[in-house]
Amino acid sequence: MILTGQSPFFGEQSILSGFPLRPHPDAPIPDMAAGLTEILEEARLSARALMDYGSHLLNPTVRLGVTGLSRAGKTVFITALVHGLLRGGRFPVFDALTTGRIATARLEPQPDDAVPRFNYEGHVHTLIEERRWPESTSDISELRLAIAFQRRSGAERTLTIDIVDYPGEWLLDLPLLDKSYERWSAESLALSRQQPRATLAAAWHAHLATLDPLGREDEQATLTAAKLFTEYLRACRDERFAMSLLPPGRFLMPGGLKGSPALTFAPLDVAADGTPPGRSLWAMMRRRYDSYKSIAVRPFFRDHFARLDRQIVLVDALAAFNAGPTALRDLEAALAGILDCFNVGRGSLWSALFRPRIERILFAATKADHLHRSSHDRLEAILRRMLDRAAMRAELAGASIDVVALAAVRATREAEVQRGREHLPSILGTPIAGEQAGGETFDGETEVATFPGDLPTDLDSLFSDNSTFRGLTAAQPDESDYRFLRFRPPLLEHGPDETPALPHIRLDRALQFLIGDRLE
Ligand SMILES: Nc1nc2c(ncn2[C@@H]2O[C@H](COP(=O)(O)OP(=O)(O)OP(=O)(O)O)[C@@H](O)[C@H]2O)c(=O)[nH]1
Ligand SMILES: [Mg+2]
Repeated sequence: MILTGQSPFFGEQSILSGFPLRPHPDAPIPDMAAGLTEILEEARLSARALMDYGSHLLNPTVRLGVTGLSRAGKTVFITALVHGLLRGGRFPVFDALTTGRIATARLEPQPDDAVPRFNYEGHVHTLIEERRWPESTSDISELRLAIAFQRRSGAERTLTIDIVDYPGEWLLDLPLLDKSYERWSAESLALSRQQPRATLAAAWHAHLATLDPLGREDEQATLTAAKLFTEYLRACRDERFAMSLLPPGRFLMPGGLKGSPALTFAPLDVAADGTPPGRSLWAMMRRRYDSYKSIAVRPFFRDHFARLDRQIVLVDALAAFNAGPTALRDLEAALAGILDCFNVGRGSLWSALFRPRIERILFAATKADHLHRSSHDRLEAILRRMLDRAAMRAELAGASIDVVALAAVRATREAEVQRGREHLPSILGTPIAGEQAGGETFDGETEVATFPGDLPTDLDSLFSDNSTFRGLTAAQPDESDYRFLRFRPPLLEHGPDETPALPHIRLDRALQFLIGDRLE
Protein backbone atom coordinates (compact mmCIF):
# COMPACT_ATOMS: atom_id res chain seq x y z
CA MET A 1 0.00 0.00 0.00
CA ILE A 2 1.48 3.36 -0.80
CA LEU A 3 -0.40 6.50 0.01
CA THR A 4 -2.52 6.50 3.10
CA GLY A 5 -3.55 8.98 5.74
CA GLN A 6 -6.30 11.32 6.72
CA SER A 7 -6.46 14.61 5.00
CA PRO A 8 -7.72 17.73 6.70
CA PHE A 9 -8.50 18.86 3.17
CA PHE A 10 -11.26 16.28 2.79
CA GLY A 11 -12.80 17.00 6.13
CA GLU A 12 -13.17 20.70 5.57
CA GLN A 13 -13.62 21.04 1.86
CA SER A 14 -17.20 21.37 0.80
CA ILE A 15 -18.60 20.33 -2.54
CA LEU A 16 -19.64 23.92 -2.95
CA SER A 17 -16.18 25.31 -2.50
CA GLY A 18 -14.61 22.44 -4.40
CA PHE A 19 -16.92 22.78 -7.41
CA PRO A 20 -18.40 26.25 -7.54
CA LEU A 21 -21.67 25.69 -9.32
CA ARG A 22 -21.80 28.29 -12.02
CA PRO A 23 -24.99 30.06 -13.03
CA HIS A 24 -26.01 30.32 -16.67
CA PRO A 25 -24.00 33.20 -18.20
CA ASP A 26 -27.18 35.00 -19.21
CA ALA A 27 -28.82 34.59 -15.80
CA PRO A 28 -30.17 37.94 -14.55
CA ILE A 29 -28.99 37.89 -10.94
CA PRO A 30 -25.99 35.61 -10.99
CA ASP A 31 -25.24 35.42 -7.28
CA MET A 32 -28.77 34.64 -6.18
CA ALA A 33 -29.19 32.08 -8.99
CA ALA A 34 -25.93 30.44 -8.04
CA GLY A 35 -26.96 30.31 -4.40
CA LEU A 36 -30.26 28.68 -5.29
CA THR A 37 -28.62 26.09 -7.53
CA GLU A 38 -26.19 25.27 -4.79
CA ILE A 39 -28.93 24.82 -2.22
CA LEU A 40 -30.99 22.65 -4.56
CA GLU A 41 -27.95 20.60 -5.47
CA GLU A 42 -27.02 20.08 -1.84
CA ALA A 43 -30.59 19.23 -0.92
CA ARG A 44 -30.71 16.63 -3.65
CA LEU A 45 -27.37 15.18 -2.65
CA SER A 46 -28.30 15.00 0.98
CA ALA A 47 -31.69 13.43 0.24
CA ARG A 48 -29.95 10.79 -1.84
CA ALA A 49 -27.37 10.28 0.89
CA LEU A 50 -30.14 9.81 3.46
CA MET A 51 -31.87 7.28 1.22
CA ASP A 52 -28.61 5.41 0.62
CA TYR A 53 -27.84 5.55 4.31
CA GLY A 54 -31.26 4.19 5.26
CA SER A 55 -31.08 1.27 2.88
CA HIS A 56 -27.52 0.66 3.96
CA LEU A 57 -28.68 0.11 7.56
CA LEU A 58 -31.16 -2.55 6.46
CA ASN A 59 -28.87 -4.10 3.95
CA PRO A 60 -25.10 -3.43 4.05
CA THR A 61 -24.09 -2.29 0.59
CA VAL A 62 -20.86 -1.39 -1.11
CA ARG A 63 -20.99 0.72 -4.26
CA LEU A 64 -17.92 -0.16 -6.25
CA GLY A 65 -16.99 2.12 -9.14
CA VAL A 66 -15.02 0.55 -11.96
CA THR A 67 -13.48 3.05 -14.30
CA GLY A 68 -10.65 3.47 -16.76
CA LEU A 69 -10.12 5.19 -20.07
CA SER A 70 -11.55 3.63 -23.19
CA ARG A 71 -10.24 0.07 -23.77
CA ALA A 72 -8.54 -0.09 -20.37
CA GLY A 73 -10.28 -3.40 -19.58
CA LYS A 74 -13.38 -2.42 -17.53
CA THR A 75 -15.84 -4.84 -19.12
CA VAL A 76 -13.44 -7.77 -18.94
CA PHE A 77 -12.55 -6.92 -15.33
CA ILE A 78 -16.17 -6.81 -14.12
CA THR A 79 -17.08 -9.96 -16.03
CA ALA A 80 -14.13 -11.88 -14.56
CA LEU A 81 -14.69 -10.57 -11.05
CA VAL A 82 -18.39 -11.44 -11.00
CA HIS A 83 -17.71 -14.80 -12.65
CA GLY A 84 -15.12 -15.60 -10.00
CA LEU A 85 -17.53 -14.68 -7.19
CA LEU A 86 -20.54 -16.53 -8.61
CA ARG A 87 -18.64 -19.64 -9.56
CA GLY A 88 -15.96 -19.57 -6.87
CA GLY A 89 -12.73 -18.76 -8.70
CA ARG A 90 -9.17 -19.68 -7.82
CA PHE A 91 -8.61 -16.75 -5.49
CA PRO A 92 -6.00 -17.77 -2.87
CA VAL A 93 -5.52 -14.19 -1.60
CA PHE A 94 -9.26 -13.47 -1.25
CA ASP A 95 -9.62 -14.43 2.34
CA ALA A 96 -13.41 -14.84 2.72
CA LEU A 97 -13.46 -17.38 -0.11
CA THR A 98 -10.37 -19.39 0.86
CA THR A 99 -11.54 -19.68 4.45
CA GLY A 100 -14.89 -21.03 3.24
CA ARG A 101 -16.96 -18.16 4.71
CA ILE A 102 -18.81 -17.31 1.49
CA ALA A 103 -21.98 -19.40 1.35
CA THR A 104 -23.51 -18.15 -1.91
CA ALA A 105 -23.20 -15.29 -4.36
CA ARG A 106 -26.02 -14.39 -6.73
CA LEU A 107 -27.06 -11.63 -9.09
CA GLU A 108 -29.98 -9.45 -8.04
CA PRO A 109 -32.07 -6.76 -9.76
CA GLN A 110 -30.16 -3.48 -9.62
CA PRO A 111 -31.47 -0.49 -7.66
CA ASP A 112 -31.32 2.29 -10.28
CA ASP A 113 -34.03 2.00 -12.93
CA ALA A 114 -32.51 4.61 -15.22
CA VAL A 115 -29.11 2.90 -15.59
CA PRO A 116 -28.56 0.10 -18.13
CA ARG A 117 -27.77 -3.32 -16.66
CA PHE A 118 -24.25 -4.65 -17.23
CA ASN A 119 -24.62 -7.49 -19.76
CA TYR A 120 -22.82 -10.05 -17.63
CA GLU A 121 -24.25 -13.20 -19.22
CA GLY A 122 -23.53 -11.98 -22.76
CA HIS A 123 -19.95 -11.08 -21.92
CA VAL A 124 -19.26 -14.45 -20.25
CA HIS A 125 -20.59 -16.24 -23.30
CA THR A 126 -18.42 -14.18 -25.66
CA LEU A 127 -15.31 -14.73 -23.55
CA ILE A 128 -15.61 -18.42 -22.80
CA GLU A 129 -17.63 -19.92 -25.64
CA GLU A 130 -16.51 -17.71 -28.53
CA ARG A 131 -13.03 -16.90 -27.23
CA ARG A 132 -13.59 -13.29 -28.23
CA TRP A 133 -13.26 -10.14 -26.13
CA PRO A 134 -16.53 -8.31 -25.45
CA GLU A 135 -17.55 -5.41 -27.67
CA SER A 136 -16.61 -1.89 -26.67
CA THR A 137 -19.14 -0.22 -24.38
CA SER A 138 -19.60 3.52 -24.12
CA ASP A 139 -22.15 4.22 -21.41
CA ILE A 140 -22.57 3.77 -17.71
CA SER A 141 -23.95 0.42 -16.54
CA GLU A 142 -24.62 -1.32 -13.26
CA LEU A 143 -24.88 -4.80 -11.75
CA ARG A 144 -25.98 -5.91 -8.27
CA LEU A 145 -24.53 -8.90 -6.52
CA ALA A 146 -25.54 -10.33 -3.13
CA ILE A 147 -23.00 -12.34 -1.15
CA ALA A 148 -24.20 -14.46 1.75
CA PHE A 149 -21.26 -14.95 4.09
CA GLN A 150 -20.26 -15.76 7.61
CA ARG A 151 -18.44 -13.15 9.62
CA ARG A 152 -15.29 -14.18 11.44
CA SER A 153 -17.39 -14.04 14.61
CA GLY A 154 -19.70 -16.71 13.11
CA ALA A 155 -22.68 -14.38 12.47
CA GLU A 156 -24.39 -14.85 9.09
CA ARG A 157 -24.74 -11.76 6.91
CA THR A 158 -25.46 -10.63 3.36
CA LEU A 159 -23.35 -8.01 1.65
CA THR A 160 -24.79 -6.32 -1.41
CA ILE A 161 -22.31 -5.04 -3.97
CA ASP A 162 -23.40 -2.59 -6.63
CA ILE A 163 -20.83 -2.47 -9.39
CA VAL A 164 -20.94 0.68 -11.49
CA ASP A 165 -19.02 0.68 -14.79
CA TYR A 166 -18.43 4.19 -16.14
CA PRO A 167 -16.03 5.67 -18.70
CA GLY A 168 -12.86 7.19 -17.24
CA GLU A 169 -13.24 9.98 -19.79
CA TRP A 170 -16.27 11.22 -17.82
CA LEU A 171 -14.26 11.30 -14.62
CA LEU A 172 -11.67 13.51 -16.29
CA ASP A 173 -14.50 15.96 -17.00
CA LEU A 174 -15.08 16.78 -13.35
CA PRO A 175 -12.36 19.48 -13.25
CA LEU A 176 -14.35 21.32 -15.95
CA LEU A 177 -16.99 22.19 -13.34
CA ASP A 178 -14.48 24.55 -11.84
CA LYS A 179 -13.27 26.01 -15.13
CA SER A 180 -14.64 28.83 -17.28
CA TYR A 181 -15.05 28.36 -21.03
CA GLU A 182 -12.23 30.83 -21.60
CA ARG A 183 -9.78 29.00 -19.34
CA TRP A 184 -10.70 25.64 -20.77
CA SER A 185 -10.18 27.04 -24.30
CA ALA A 186 -6.76 28.42 -23.42
CA GLU A 187 -5.63 25.17 -21.80
CA SER A 188 -6.95 22.97 -24.62
CA LEU A 189 -5.27 25.14 -27.23
CA ALA A 190 -1.94 25.19 -25.40
CA LEU A 191 -2.00 21.39 -25.13
CA SER A 192 -2.93 20.98 -28.79
CA ARG A 193 0.09 23.05 -29.86
CA GLN A 194 2.53 20.52 -28.39
CA GLN A 195 3.75 17.57 -30.43
CA PRO A 196 2.56 15.03 -31.41
CA ARG A 197 -0.84 16.67 -30.84
CA ALA A 198 -0.10 19.68 -33.06
CA THR A 199 0.18 17.53 -36.19
CA LEU A 200 -3.10 15.78 -35.37
CA ALA A 201 -4.80 19.12 -34.70
CA ALA A 202 -3.74 20.69 -38.04
CA ALA A 203 -7.19 20.58 -39.70
CA TRP A 204 -8.96 21.91 -36.62
CA HIS A 205 -6.32 24.67 -36.12
CA ALA A 206 -6.70 25.72 -39.78
CA HIS A 207 -10.48 26.08 -39.31
CA LEU A 208 -10.01 27.87 -35.99
CA ALA A 209 -7.86 30.49 -37.75
CA THR A 210 -10.87 31.39 -39.95
CA LEU A 211 -13.18 32.04 -36.99
CA ASP A 212 -13.84 35.46 -35.47
CA PRO A 213 -14.88 34.93 -31.85
CA LEU A 214 -16.44 38.42 -31.76
CA GLY A 215 -18.40 37.84 -34.99
CA ARG A 216 -22.09 36.84 -35.02
CA GLU A 217 -23.06 33.42 -33.66
CA ASP A 218 -23.00 30.82 -36.42
CA GLU A 219 -24.41 27.31 -36.11
CA GLN A 220 -22.61 25.89 -39.15
CA ALA A 221 -19.21 27.21 -38.08
CA THR A 222 -19.82 25.79 -34.59
CA LEU A 223 -20.79 22.39 -36.00
CA THR A 224 -17.65 22.24 -38.14
CA ALA A 225 -15.43 23.35 -35.26
CA ALA A 226 -16.94 20.70 -32.97
CA LYS A 227 -16.52 18.02 -35.63
CA LEU A 228 -12.87 18.87 -36.34
CA PHE A 229 -12.09 19.18 -32.65
CA THR A 230 -13.65 15.74 -32.00
CA GLU A 231 -11.65 14.24 -34.86
CA TYR A 232 -8.48 15.65 -33.34
CA LEU A 233 -9.35 14.07 -29.96
CA ARG A 234 -10.10 10.76 -31.64
CA ALA A 235 -6.79 10.81 -33.53
CA CYS A 236 -4.92 11.42 -30.25
CA ARG A 237 -6.57 8.30 -28.84
CA ASP A 238 -5.37 6.11 -31.72
CA GLU A 239 -3.05 3.34 -30.51
CA ARG A 240 -0.04 4.97 -32.18
CA PHE A 241 -0.38 7.98 -29.88
CA ALA A 242 -2.41 6.54 -26.97
CA MET A 243 -3.02 9.95 -25.39
CA SER A 244 -5.10 9.93 -22.23
CA LEU A 245 -5.93 13.53 -21.43
CA LEU A 246 -8.72 14.30 -23.89
CA PRO A 247 -11.59 16.23 -22.31
CA PRO A 248 -14.49 16.86 -22.74
CA GLY A 249 -15.04 13.13 -22.25
CA ARG A 250 -18.46 13.00 -23.91
CA PHE A 251 -16.97 14.06 -27.23
CA LEU A 252 -15.39 10.61 -27.43
CA MET A 253 -17.89 8.82 -25.17
CA PRO A 254 -21.21 10.62 -25.78
CA GLY A 255 -23.44 8.16 -23.89
CA GLY A 256 -26.99 9.33 -24.67
CA LEU A 257 -25.98 12.85 -25.74
CA LYS A 258 -24.70 12.20 -29.26
CA GLY A 259 -25.42 15.09 -31.63
CA SER A 260 -26.98 17.35 -28.98
CA PRO A 261 -26.14 21.08 -28.85
CA ALA A 262 -24.48 20.48 -25.48
CA LEU A 263 -21.80 18.55 -27.40
CA THR A 264 -21.57 21.11 -30.20
CA PHE A 265 -18.84 23.52 -29.20
CA ALA A 266 -15.07 23.80 -29.39
CA PRO A 267 -12.28 25.98 -27.98
CA LEU A 268 -11.77 29.47 -29.42
CA ASP A 269 -8.66 31.61 -29.26
CA VAL A 270 -9.98 34.14 -26.72
CA ALA A 271 -8.58 35.91 -23.67
CA ALA A 272 -8.65 33.63 -20.63
CA ASP A 273 -10.24 36.42 -18.54
CA GLY A 274 -12.40 37.99 -21.27
CA THR A 275 -16.19 38.37 -21.52
CA PRO A 276 -18.00 37.80 -24.83
CA PRO A 277 -20.34 40.35 -26.43
CA GLY A 278 -24.00 39.20 -26.64
CA ARG A 279 -24.97 36.96 -29.60
CA SER A 280 -21.33 36.49 -30.68
CA LEU A 281 -19.80 33.17 -31.71
CA TRP A 282 -17.84 33.29 -28.47
CA ALA A 283 -21.03 33.75 -26.40
CA MET A 284 -22.64 30.81 -28.19
CA MET A 285 -19.68 28.51 -27.56
CA ARG A 286 -19.55 29.58 -23.93
CA ARG A 287 -23.28 28.97 -23.44
CA ARG A 288 -22.97 25.45 -24.83
CA TYR A 289 -19.91 24.70 -22.76
CA ASP A 290 -21.91 25.71 -19.68
CA SER A 291 -24.82 23.52 -20.83
CA TYR A 292 -22.41 20.63 -21.22
CA LYS A 293 -21.45 21.07 -17.60
CA SER A 294 -25.00 21.25 -16.33
CA ILE A 295 -26.44 18.52 -18.58
CA ALA A 296 -23.58 16.02 -18.64
CA VAL A 297 -20.99 16.63 -15.96
CA ARG A 298 -22.89 17.74 -12.87
CA PRO A 299 -25.59 15.02 -13.00
CA PHE A 300 -22.91 12.37 -13.42
CA PHE A 301 -21.13 13.64 -10.34
CA ARG A 302 -24.33 13.91 -8.30
CA ASP A 303 -26.02 10.67 -9.35
CA HIS A 304 -23.07 8.34 -9.66
CA PHE A 305 -19.65 9.50 -8.62
CA ALA A 306 -20.65 11.07 -5.27
CA ARG A 307 -22.34 7.81 -4.22
CA LEU A 308 -19.37 5.46 -4.65
CA ASP A 309 -17.70 3.86 -1.64
CA ARG A 310 -14.87 2.07 -3.37
CA GLN A 311 -13.19 2.69 -6.66
CA ILE A 312 -10.91 0.77 -9.00
CA VAL A 313 -9.20 2.74 -11.75
CA LEU A 314 -7.97 0.51 -14.55
CA VAL A 315 -4.95 1.76 -16.44
CA ASP A 316 -3.60 0.37 -19.70
CA ALA A 317 0.01 1.37 -19.12
CA LEU A 318 1.20 -1.10 -21.74
CA ALA A 319 -0.69 0.78 -24.46
CA ALA A 320 1.29 3.87 -23.43
CA PHE A 321 4.54 1.86 -23.59
CA ASN A 322 3.59 0.71 -27.06
CA ALA A 323 3.10 4.34 -28.14
CA GLY A 324 6.17 5.92 -26.50
CA PRO A 325 7.41 8.40 -23.86
CA THR A 326 4.90 11.17 -24.71
CA ALA A 327 2.00 8.80 -24.18
CA LEU A 328 3.46 7.78 -20.83
CA ARG A 329 3.73 11.41 -19.74
CA ASP A 330 0.20 12.08 -20.93
CA LEU A 331 -1.05 9.11 -18.91
CA GLU A 332 0.67 10.51 -15.85
CA ALA A 333 -1.10 13.85 -16.35
CA ALA A 334 -4.42 11.99 -16.68
CA LEU A 335 -3.74 10.13 -13.42
CA ALA A 336 -3.11 13.46 -11.69
CA GLY A 337 -6.47 14.66 -13.06
CA ILE A 338 -8.18 11.53 -11.75
CA LEU A 339 -6.64 11.93 -8.30
CA ASP A 340 -7.85 15.52 -8.23
CA CYS A 341 -11.41 14.28 -8.75
CA PHE A 342 -11.21 12.05 -5.70
CA ASN A 343 -10.02 14.98 -3.63
CA VAL A 344 -12.77 17.31 -4.70
CA GLY A 345 -15.55 14.79 -4.48
CA ARG A 346 -15.21 13.77 -0.89
CA GLY A 347 -16.24 16.53 1.44
CA SER A 348 -19.60 18.25 1.72
CA LEU A 349 -21.64 20.36 4.08
CA TRP A 350 -23.36 17.16 5.04
CA SER A 351 -20.06 15.34 5.26
CA ALA A 352 -21.20 13.37 8.30
CA LEU A 353 -23.87 11.78 6.13
CA PHE A 354 -21.63 11.32 3.17
CA ARG A 355 -18.73 9.86 4.96
CA PRO A 356 -17.27 7.40 4.41
CA ARG A 357 -17.37 7.89 0.67
CA ILE A 358 -14.62 6.53 -1.55
CA GLU A 359 -12.59 5.08 1.29
CA ARG A 360 -10.48 2.87 -0.96
CA ILE A 361 -9.07 3.43 -4.40
CA LEU A 362 -7.19 0.76 -6.27
CA PHE A 363 -5.16 1.69 -9.32
CA ALA A 364 -4.65 -1.38 -11.46
CA ALA A 365 -2.35 -1.79 -14.44
CA THR A 366 -4.35 -4.18 -16.62
CA LYS A 367 -3.37 -6.85 -19.15
CA ALA A 368 -0.31 -7.98 -17.14
CA ASP A 369 -0.57 -11.29 -19.00
CA HIS A 370 1.10 -9.51 -21.92
CA LEU A 371 4.25 -9.67 -19.83
CA HIS A 372 6.30 -12.46 -18.38
CA ARG A 373 5.93 -12.89 -14.61
CA SER A 374 9.39 -11.36 -14.16
CA SER A 375 7.99 -8.00 -15.29
CA HIS A 376 4.76 -7.93 -13.22
CA ASP A 377 6.43 -6.26 -10.26
CA ARG A 378 8.07 -3.75 -12.59
CA LEU A 379 4.71 -2.83 -14.11
CA GLU A 380 3.34 -2.30 -10.61
CA ALA A 381 6.38 -0.17 -9.69
CA ILE A 382 5.96 2.00 -12.79
CA LEU A 383 2.30 2.68 -12.04
CA ARG A 384 3.13 3.38 -8.40
CA ARG A 385 5.82 5.83 -9.46
CA MET A 386 3.41 7.63 -11.80
CA LEU A 387 0.86 7.91 -9.01
CA ASP A 388 3.39 9.11 -6.46
CA ARG A 389 4.38 11.90 -8.81
CA ALA A 390 0.75 12.66 -9.66
CA ALA A 391 -0.23 12.57 -5.96
CA MET A 392 2.39 15.18 -5.15
CA ARG A 393 0.71 17.50 -7.58
CA ALA A 394 -2.80 16.58 -6.53
CA GLU A 395 -2.10 16.89 -2.76
CA LEU A 396 -3.80 13.57 -2.32
CA ALA A 397 -4.44 11.94 1.00
CA GLY A 398 -7.50 10.64 2.81
CA ALA A 399 -8.47 7.40 1.13
CA SER A 400 -6.42 4.21 1.20
CA ILE A 401 -4.76 3.70 -2.11
CA ASP A 402 -3.14 0.59 -3.45
CA VAL A 403 -1.58 -0.36 -6.74
CA VAL A 404 -1.62 -3.72 -8.50
CA ALA A 405 -0.60 -5.14 -11.88
CA LEU A 406 -3.27 -7.64 -12.90
CA ALA A 407 -4.87 -9.56 -15.72
CA ALA A 408 -8.59 -10.07 -15.18
CA VAL A 409 -8.47 -12.83 -17.78
CA ARG A 410 -5.14 -14.42 -18.43
CA ALA A 411 -4.82 -15.10 -22.15
CA THR A 412 -1.22 -16.35 -22.12
CA ARG A 413 1.08 -18.89 -20.51
CA GLU A 414 4.77 -18.54 -19.82
CA ALA A 415 7.67 -20.05 -21.69
CA GLU A 416 11.38 -19.58 -22.23
CA VAL A 417 12.60 -19.06 -25.74
CA GLN A 418 16.21 -19.64 -26.65
CA ARG A 419 17.79 -17.02 -28.86
CA GLY A 420 21.46 -17.90 -29.45
CA ARG A 421 22.81 -18.45 -25.99
CA GLU A 422 20.17 -16.34 -24.34
CA HIS A 423 17.05 -17.69 -22.65
CA LEU A 424 14.34 -15.07 -23.04
CA PRO A 425 11.38 -15.04 -20.65
CA SER A 426 8.51 -15.23 -23.14
CA ILE A 427 4.76 -15.68 -23.30
CA LEU A 428 2.66 -18.13 -25.27
CA GLY A 429 -0.74 -17.24 -26.63
CA THR A 430 -2.96 -17.06 -29.72
CA PRO A 431 -2.68 -13.58 -31.29
CA ILE A 432 -5.97 -12.15 -32.54
CA ALA A 433 -6.44 -12.59 -36.30
CA GLY A 434 -4.76 -9.73 -38.15
CA GLU A 435 -2.15 -8.90 -35.46
CA GLN A 436 1.32 -8.47 -36.94
CA ALA A 437 4.87 -8.97 -35.70
CA GLY A 438 8.21 -9.66 -37.36
CA GLY A 439 6.67 -9.36 -40.81
CA GLU A 440 4.09 -12.05 -40.01
CA THR A 441 0.31 -11.64 -39.88
CA PHE A 442 -1.43 -14.02 -37.49
CA ASP A 443 -4.53 -16.05 -38.35
CA GLY A 444 -6.22 -16.12 -34.94
CA GLU A 445 -5.79 -19.90 -34.58
CA THR A 446 -2.04 -20.44 -34.18
CA GLU A 447 -0.35 -20.24 -30.83
CA VAL A 448 2.97 -18.39 -30.80
CA ALA A 449 5.71 -17.61 -28.28
CA THR A 450 6.78 -13.97 -28.15
CA PHE A 451 9.27 -11.95 -26.20
CA PRO A 452 7.43 -8.66 -25.61
CA GLY A 453 10.46 -6.80 -24.13
CA ASP A 454 11.42 -6.36 -20.50
CA LEU A 455 10.01 -3.35 -18.73
CA PRO A 456 12.75 -1.00 -17.51
CA THR A 457 13.99 -1.14 -13.93
CA ASP A 458 15.59 2.30 -14.01
CA LEU A 459 12.52 4.42 -13.30
CA ASP A 460 14.49 7.66 -12.98
CA SER A 461 15.56 7.61 -16.58
CA LEU A 462 12.17 6.30 -17.72
CA PHE A 463 10.46 9.37 -16.27
CA SER A 464 13.17 11.89 -17.07
CA ASP A 465 12.20 14.55 -19.60
CA ASN A 466 14.62 13.17 -22.16
CA SER A 467 13.45 9.58 -21.88
CA THR A 468 13.95 8.22 -25.36
CA PHE A 469 12.58 4.73 -25.67
CA ARG A 470 11.01 4.21 -29.07
CA GLY A 471 7.30 3.66 -29.47
CA LEU A 472 4.81 3.61 -32.33
CA THR A 473 4.42 7.42 -32.22
CA ALA A 474 7.93 7.89 -33.60
CA ALA A 475 8.99 4.52 -35.00
CA GLN A 476 7.79 1.76 -37.30
CA PRO A 477 6.18 -1.19 -35.45
CA ASP A 478 9.24 -3.42 -35.93
CA GLU A 479 11.61 -0.75 -34.63
CA SER A 480 9.74 0.11 -31.44
CA ASP A 481 11.13 -1.07 -28.10
CA TYR A 482 7.88 -2.66 -26.91
CA ARG A 483 5.35 -4.51 -28.91
CA PHE A 484 2.48 -6.00 -26.98
CA LEU A 485 0.38 -8.19 -29.22
CA ARG A 486 -3.30 -8.69 -28.52
CA PHE A 487 -4.17 -12.29 -27.75
CA ARG A 488 -7.47 -14.16 -27.89
CA PRO A 489 -9.04 -15.20 -24.60
CA PRO A 490 -7.72 -18.57 -23.42
CA LEU A 491 -9.03 -21.92 -24.59
CA LEU A 492 -10.80 -23.50 -21.60
CA GLU A 493 -11.60 -27.18 -21.81
CA HIS A 494 -14.92 -27.93 -20.09
CA GLY A 495 -17.82 -30.36 -20.19
CA PRO A 496 -21.32 -29.30 -21.39
CA ASP A 497 -22.63 -28.62 -17.87
CA GLU A 498 -19.43 -27.26 -16.43
CA THR A 499 -18.51 -23.64 -15.94
CA PRO A 500 -14.73 -23.39 -16.16
CA ALA A 501 -12.81 -21.00 -13.94
CA LEU A 502 -11.22 -18.09 -15.76
CA PRO A 503 -7.46 -17.90 -15.27
CA HIS A 504 -6.22 -14.52 -14.02
CA ILE A 505 -3.27 -12.71 -12.49
CA ARG A 506 -3.73 -11.04 -9.08
CA LEU A 507 -7.47 -10.50 -9.51
CA ASP A 508 -7.84 -11.96 -6.02
CA ARG A 509 -5.53 -9.30 -4.61
CA ALA A 510 -7.73 -6.63 -6.14
CA LEU A 511 -10.86 -8.22 -4.63
CA GLN A 512 -9.29 -8.52 -1.20
CA PHE A 513 -8.36 -4.83 -1.19
CA LEU A 514 -11.70 -3.65 -2.57
CA ILE A 515 -14.17 -5.65 -0.48
CA GLY A 516 -12.20 -8.04 1.78
CA ASP A 517 -12.71 -5.87 4.89
CA ARG A 518 -16.50 -5.84 4.40
CA LEU A 519 -16.55 -9.63 4.64
CA GLU A 520 -14.62 -9.85 7.93
N1 LIG B 1 -4.83 -10.26 -22.53
C1 LIG B 1 -5.76 -9.54 -21.93
N2 LIG B 1 -6.42 -8.60 -22.66
C2 LIG B 1 -7.36 -7.89 -22.04
C3 LIG B 1 -7.71 -8.06 -20.68
N3 LIG B 1 -8.68 -7.18 -20.36
C4 LIG B 1 -8.93 -6.49 -21.49
N4 LIG B 1 -8.14 -6.90 -22.51
C5 LIG B 1 -8.06 -6.37 -23.88
O1 LIG B 1 -8.47 -5.02 -23.85
C6 LIG B 1 -9.60 -4.81 -24.69
C7 LIG B 1 -10.56 -3.86 -24.01
O2 LIG B 1 -11.13 -4.49 -22.87
P1 LIG B 1 -12.57 -4.05 -22.33
O3 LIG B 1 -12.81 -4.78 -21.06
O4 LIG B 1 -13.58 -4.13 -23.40
O5 LIG B 1 -12.23 -2.55 -22.02
P2 LIG B 1 -13.25 -1.38 -21.63
O6 LIG B 1 -12.48 -0.51 -20.67
O7 LIG B 1 -14.54 -1.94 -21.17
O8 LIG B 1 -13.35 -0.67 -23.04
P3 LIG B 1 -14.52 0.32 -23.55
O9 LIG B 1 -15.82 -0.31 -23.21
O10 LIG B 1 -14.24 0.42 -25.02
O11 LIG B 1 -14.26 1.62 -22.85
C8 LIG B 1 -10.20 -6.19 -24.91
O12 LIG B 1 -10.87 -6.24 -26.13
C9 LIG B 1 -8.97 -7.06 -24.88
O13 LIG B 1 -8.31 -7.01 -26.13
C10 LIG B 1 -6.99 -9.07 -19.94
O14 LIG B 1 -7.21 -9.31 -18.73
N5 LIG B 1 -6.04 -9.77 -20.63
MG1 LIG C 1 -16.43 -1.65 -21.77
